[in-house]
Amino acid sequence: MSAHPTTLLPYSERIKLHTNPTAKKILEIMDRKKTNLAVSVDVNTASEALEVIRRVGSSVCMVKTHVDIFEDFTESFVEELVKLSKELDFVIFEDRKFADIGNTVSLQYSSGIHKIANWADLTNAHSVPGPGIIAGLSKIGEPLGRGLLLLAEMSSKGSLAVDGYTEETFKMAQEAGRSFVIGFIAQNRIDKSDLIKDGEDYLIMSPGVGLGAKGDSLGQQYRTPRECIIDSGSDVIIVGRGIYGIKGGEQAVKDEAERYRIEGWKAYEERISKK
Ligand code: 5IU
Repeated sequence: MSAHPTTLLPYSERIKLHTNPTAKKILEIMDRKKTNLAVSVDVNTASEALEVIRRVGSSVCMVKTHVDIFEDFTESFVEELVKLSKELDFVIFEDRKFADIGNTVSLQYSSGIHKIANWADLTNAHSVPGPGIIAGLSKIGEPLGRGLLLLAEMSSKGSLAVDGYTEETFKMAQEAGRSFVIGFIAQNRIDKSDLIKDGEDYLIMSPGVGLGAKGDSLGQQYRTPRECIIDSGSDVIIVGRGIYGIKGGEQAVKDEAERYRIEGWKAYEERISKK
């Protein structure tokens, strides 16, 4: 990778390039805890998710949830999750992937059983509906200091979010401004050097990360933390089954999270040392 200017900056120096409170908080935590690891807890129950989070929480900057998977979702799950996020110092990312018109997403974000905006620091949205989706979500989330990521690329085989779609997604974010949209879910540094303006900074978060398997039977594709952080310039690696799916019980899950944290942090240190 020819060095993208952002990738040479330490996380700590990027804090001042953001005004959104969630973006600042993520970078502060990454710097404080020496971690660019997010764990995705896609387990069947809220109680199992809390168990995984208690084990991995001290190793991560962020916990990613899909609360619509849980059979036993209740308000008390949210209370416990928020409590753990304070105790163990991480940000909560509900991977909701909103994809409707502005009016509908603003209702989906604020209402229903999950009331995502009440507790999730960060959520994400597809760009396919156009800028109205950002307007609808920001109406709810921005006054609360929440952040939004746009999906610019996906890790799965055959994804249509490539080339022109990815570029238009970047431009849509840029036009919206960074008070609410703080970055992208992507596989590459999609905020190309010739497009970003002075002082503009985006967080690139990449799922599809594993140190073992190269993929699954349903189209998922894995890269190593090194490939994501050094070769592609991602800022945050998102790992699911590679951590919570490891065999060997509680200690093994905890150890595996530490293993990914160390790999991710080593790659980041190497990256910022390349001048
Ligand atoms: N996820 C992806 N790829 C993407 C996007 C989201 O894998 O492009 I956007 C989600 C799906 C799952 C997690 O919640 O990230 C990855 O889980 P595994 O590490 O278990 O594959």
